[in-house]
Amino acid sequence: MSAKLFKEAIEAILKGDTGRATDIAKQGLDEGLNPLELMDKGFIPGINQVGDQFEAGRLFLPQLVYSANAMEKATEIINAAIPAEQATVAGKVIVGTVEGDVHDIGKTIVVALFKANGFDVVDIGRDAPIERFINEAEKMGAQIIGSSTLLTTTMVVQKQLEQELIQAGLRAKYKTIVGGAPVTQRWADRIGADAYAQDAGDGVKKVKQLLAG
Ligand code: B12
Repeated sequence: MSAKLFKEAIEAILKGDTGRATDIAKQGLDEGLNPLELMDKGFIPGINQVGDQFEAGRLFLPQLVYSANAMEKATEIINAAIPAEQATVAGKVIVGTVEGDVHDIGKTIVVALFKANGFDVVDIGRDAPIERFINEAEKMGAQIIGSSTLLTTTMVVQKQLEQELIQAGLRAKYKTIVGGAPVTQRWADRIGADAYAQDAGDGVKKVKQLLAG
């Protein structure tokens, strides 16, 4: 009865019911559902509906916070259950949400899926300054720098990251990948990023391509 569970997941996120959301996450995993499917068909549509209602003025910030909290806790449980795959291409990746932006649910899913695919990942968290992306990448010897942004106002930081890398003479050393709800392939092309990914699965595919090329 996975369709019913997906619907219940959407409802739990809409209501901001953390207890219910975590129960559904555990139940889905116990029933043998694919963690990514549970995310993509249940919880993510739930939080997207929350976003739509917030934008339409039908839901207010406190409710958004409750829903986000329920989403974070469910995501934690599901991320921990993503099965590890055999690494086909080894790679070191830095991932973070850019400065000025505290949205990290999507970024955390990306980190979990990258790790599950055998990549060595350093998660520099959210609201991360550009220097942190660069310093951590240098420190770990990363090949890829991934940045996330959910706010249109902070998209420009992804562009500044590209510029800082050029100014530091480091641009050729790294491949960059950008993501986040308002980000598009067009934006990636415009700022000179090496890749764009629309979701975590696409991110894995693109990172593999970057490492192979
Ligand atoms: C949850 C949420 C919050 C939570 C965040 C909690 C957290 N820990 O992340 C809280 C309540 C804190 C919050 C705060 C705010 N929010 Co908010 N929030 C959302 C909401 C509803 C969902 C975001 C989300 O988690 N989506 C689910 C995840 C799974 O999707 P995702 O992030 O897109 O990630 C996927 C892909 O994009 C991709 N991806 C993402 N990053 C990366 C990176 C790489 C490298 C790769 C490869 C891929 C990749 O893979 C991910 C997994 O598939 C969105 C609405 C929406 N539909 O986006 C609004 C939204 C983003 N928020 C919005 C706003 C306005 C705010 C606030 C300014 C509200 C306020 N007045 O204070 C503050 C921002 C504060 C700040 N400085 O950052 C607006 C932004 C509008 C805009 N055009 O900029 C939105 C769009 C809501 C709306 N429709 O108005 N928010």
